[in-house]
Amino acid sequence: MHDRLHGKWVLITGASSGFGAAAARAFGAVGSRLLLGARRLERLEQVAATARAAGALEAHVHPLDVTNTSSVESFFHWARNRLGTGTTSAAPLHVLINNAGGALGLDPVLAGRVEDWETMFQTNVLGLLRVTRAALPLMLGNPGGVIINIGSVAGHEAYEGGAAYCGAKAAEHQITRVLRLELCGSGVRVCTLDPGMAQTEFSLVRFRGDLAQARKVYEGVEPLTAEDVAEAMVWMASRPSHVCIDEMVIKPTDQASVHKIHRRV
Ligand code: NDP
Ligand code: 8X3
Repeated sequence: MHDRLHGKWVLITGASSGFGAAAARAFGAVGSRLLLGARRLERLEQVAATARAAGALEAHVHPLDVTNTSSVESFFHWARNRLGTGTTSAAPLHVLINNAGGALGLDPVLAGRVEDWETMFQTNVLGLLRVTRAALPLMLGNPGGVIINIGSVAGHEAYEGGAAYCGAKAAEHQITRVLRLELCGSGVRVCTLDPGMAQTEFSLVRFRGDLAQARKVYEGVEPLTAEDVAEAMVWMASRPSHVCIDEMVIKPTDQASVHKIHRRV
């Protein structure tokens, strides 16, 4: 079944760490061709090297800030040139993984920082829209393509301190549904993959580099790994072209809900 992804172009945003980096390795292992974007170029280069070692036919990197429209435009200018060299198809991009995003802070609304709210909506919501708009011309006309948007259990459930992040991931859900309606008939599938607690750099970023606070999130729990989530992405993208996995929620066994977590401490 993974043959379906062999030689296919896969574009991953936020590929410098966590889910995006693991996805680069996982799609690499099934022989895909990769276009990887994020702000930290050195980290992207390292990820591309590990993806090539895993089996990627090609892995290319370029700086990308999804909060900035010109950065997205210049990334796609670069991507179009890269795609042009590896394929004869007019719509060469097979898989788009809208993964770049994250949370900032865990403050209640009363103490919330507007800059944090803006960043969360810029990355998780507007960034996804910018990237998708730029990617669609490279996907339409080639039935069988897949867009996987990375949502979260935070888009399904609310928790204190999560107003902007829960709101942004709920918006991701609705955008996914809208896109699926708009693209119905094009053959392009639109999916959302919504993980629960996973140990990546997510909490380190949320708590502004406070390692102790980030570690506390996973104390006594066996969280998901980035590889668990990447495996789900490859599975979703490798279904036959008439099958669309609309939505998938993936959580650690220890997490029954955002408020019900089994801790061995
Ligand atoms: P990481 O912090 O490890 O990875 C986040 C990635 O997003 C990095 O590669 C980062 O790259 C990139 N990114 C952040 N801001 C931008 C930007 N402005 N432009 C381009 N890239 C950006 O966290 P995860 O891997 O866990 O997060 C990936 C996605 O999964 C996010 O959307 C997150 O909300 C979601 N998620 C995470 C869960 C978890 O528990 N870990 C659970 C559910 C969903 P760089 O800094 O180099 O730009
Ligand atoms: C990340 C999972 O529960 O911290 O999206 O919001 S959670």
